[in-house]
Amino acid sequence: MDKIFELIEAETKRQHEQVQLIPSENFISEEVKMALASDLSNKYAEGYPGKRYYQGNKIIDEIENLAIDRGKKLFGVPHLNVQPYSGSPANSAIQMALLNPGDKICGMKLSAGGHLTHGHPKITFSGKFFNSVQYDVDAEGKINYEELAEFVKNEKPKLIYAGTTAYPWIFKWDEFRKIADSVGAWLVADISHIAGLIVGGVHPDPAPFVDVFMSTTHKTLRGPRGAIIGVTERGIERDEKLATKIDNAVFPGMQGGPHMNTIAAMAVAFEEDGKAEFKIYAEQIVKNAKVLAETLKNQKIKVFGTENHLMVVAVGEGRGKEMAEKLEENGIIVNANTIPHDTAGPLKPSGIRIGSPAMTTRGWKEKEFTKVGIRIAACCQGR
Ligand code: DSN
Repeated sequence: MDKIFELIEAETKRQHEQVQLIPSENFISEEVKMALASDLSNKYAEGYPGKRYYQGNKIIDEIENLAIDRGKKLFGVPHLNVQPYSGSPANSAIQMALLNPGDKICGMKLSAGGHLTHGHPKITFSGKFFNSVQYDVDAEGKINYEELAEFVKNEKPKLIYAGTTAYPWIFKWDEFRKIADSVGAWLVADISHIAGLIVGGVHPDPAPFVDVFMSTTHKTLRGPRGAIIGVTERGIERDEKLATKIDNAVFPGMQGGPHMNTIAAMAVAFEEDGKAEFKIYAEQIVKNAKVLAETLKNQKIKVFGTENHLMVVAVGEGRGKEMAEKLEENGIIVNANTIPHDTAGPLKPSGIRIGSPAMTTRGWKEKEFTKVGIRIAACCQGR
C-alpha cells in the first residue's frame, strides 16, 4: 500500500480512539465523504451556474444550484454563495466587496476570542489593508454592549464583525444591529462556530439583523471543509447590488475555479442539517457542553462559559500549551487558547479551549461528558 494510505488509516484510527474536544472539529457522514472523494474533483467550473468559462458544465450547474437552494432554505436567506474555499477566503471576499483599502474595519480582539481575519493588526490581510479597530470582552469574557456602542460611535467603522472562534456566550444580534446603525456600518456575522446551533434552533438566528453572514461548513454544520456567504433581505434592501458584489468578490476577485466536490458535499450536508435528527444533535451539543463546564467548575476550575458548544478554561498563567500536551498524553485532544485579558500573550496562552460537537456526533451524552470532565480536571490539577 502507498505510504500515504497507511498514514490516512493511522489518522482515522487516532481520530476514533482519542477523545476529540477541539470545538471547531467534527466527524462527517459517509455520504459527505463520498461526495468529497468523487470525480467532481476533476472538473473546472470558473464562473457561476449558467455563466461558466469552460464547457462541460451542465451537470455541474445542477449540482451548484442544488447546494445553493438547499443552503438558502436552511439559512432562510435570498442569496447564498457556496464557492469560498474556506473561512478566511470568505472573509477576505466580504471585505473586498464592502470596503476599499484603508477603510475602517471593526472586529473582536483575537485574545478575546475573535478571529484573525476580522482585522487582526499587521500580520493579516484584514489588518494590513484596512484600518483596523478591535473591541475587547469583560472579565467574564462577555461583550459589554454599552461599551461597544461607545467604542463604535467614537471610531465610526465602515464594517463591524459579530463573530468569534472562542466565545462561549449567545450573541445579541439586535444589539449589534443598533450599534451598526448608529454609524451606518455594514454588519457582518461570522457564524462559523455556531451555524449548526442556529439551524438546529438552539442559538438565535442572525439573518433578520445582519447584512451579510459567512460560515465555514465543517464545524457544527458537519459538512466538508469549505465556506458559504449569505446575503440577507436586509442587506439587499440596503444595496440591491450587494449579492452581485459578493459574488464578484469571490470570483474573480479572490478565487479561481470552485471545488465542485466540496460544493456537492455541502449539498449533502445541508440536506442532513435540515432533518429533525439534526435538531436533536444541536440540542445535545449544548447540553453536553453545559455538563462539562459544570463538572469542571465543581472541581474548582475557572471556566468561561458556556451557553453554546465551547468553553475556555483557565489552567494557569502561560500553561495552556503544556496542559493541552498533557491532555493529549491522556488521549484527550483540545487546543491551547488565550483566556480573556490573558497576561501571558497568544504565544504562551493561559487557557485551553474545549468543545462538544465532535464527541456528540460520536454519540456521547451527559454521562460521558461528566466522566471526561473529571479526567480533565484531574490532569489540570496534577492528580
Ligand atoms: N481554526 C478555527 C478554529 O479552530 O476555531 C478558526 O479559524
